Amino acid sequence: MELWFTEKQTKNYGITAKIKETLHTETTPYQELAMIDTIEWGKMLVLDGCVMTTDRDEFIYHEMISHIALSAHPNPKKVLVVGGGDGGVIREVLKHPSVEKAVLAEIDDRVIEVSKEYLPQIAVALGDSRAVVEVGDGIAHVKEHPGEYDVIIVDSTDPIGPAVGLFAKSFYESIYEGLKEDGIFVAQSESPFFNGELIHNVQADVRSLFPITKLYLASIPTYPSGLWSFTIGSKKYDPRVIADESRSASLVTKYYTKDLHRSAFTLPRFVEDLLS
Ligand code: AG3
Repeated sequence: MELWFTEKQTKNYGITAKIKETLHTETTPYQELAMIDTIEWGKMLVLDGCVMTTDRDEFIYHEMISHIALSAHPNPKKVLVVGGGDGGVIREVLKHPSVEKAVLAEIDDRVIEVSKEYLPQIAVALGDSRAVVEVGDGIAHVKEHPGEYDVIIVDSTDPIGPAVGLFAKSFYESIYEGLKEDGIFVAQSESPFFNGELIHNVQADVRSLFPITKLYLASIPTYPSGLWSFTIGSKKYDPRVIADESRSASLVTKYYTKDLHRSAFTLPRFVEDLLS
């Protein structure tokens, strides 16, 4: 019998993948969690019916949410990742030799545990001596650590359920306070096709707080519409400019390159139009 998984990305549209095996399902205190093995994308972490990451295309998202902000910062030492319990962002952050401490603030420890079990190549760095895993509310963590971070990365789920607060202007205010005077913040900000209004609002909120606000894109096949956006707010450094060319050139990556860093900020007109 053929079994298929479908994420309904909108009310009227979805992506579907043939299942090799359902490895794990559970209801955590926060969400429905599933780990399925698919033929085309390998193992897939699914939260509340939404694809979070897959073996085959995870590198794109994890590299692009991490290396733009970290490469724009001349000396990132302390980094906070809010969400991202699978550990993929921590793995990329720790590729920067200047990073002394990378804190993961994830609310749902089941995401961490299930990822460690089934996605070891993504969760690999959670055991690194520079990684600190804190199970708890990322919003509270940011508020409790003013002026502490060089870079804050928000690796959230969609703006429904447990992640709603991670798209609120009050959270961006706390992030601004949580950063050092030259800090940079980046958040995943969904699909320009399906979430144009959200992108517009997030940009406007971040722009009202940070002197430099930009949007950049990456192609992520298993996410809604395949085109994904990231919103970046910076207190001092232009995020389009690579601070240390040799550090960025020596990163071992599969998607990110120095040229791609710069080109990711070149937007199609319909996306540029979302920003005004
Ligand atoms: N976080 C962003 C995933 C959003 C995807 N949305 C969807 N499939 N509807 C991914 C976490 C990876 N560390």
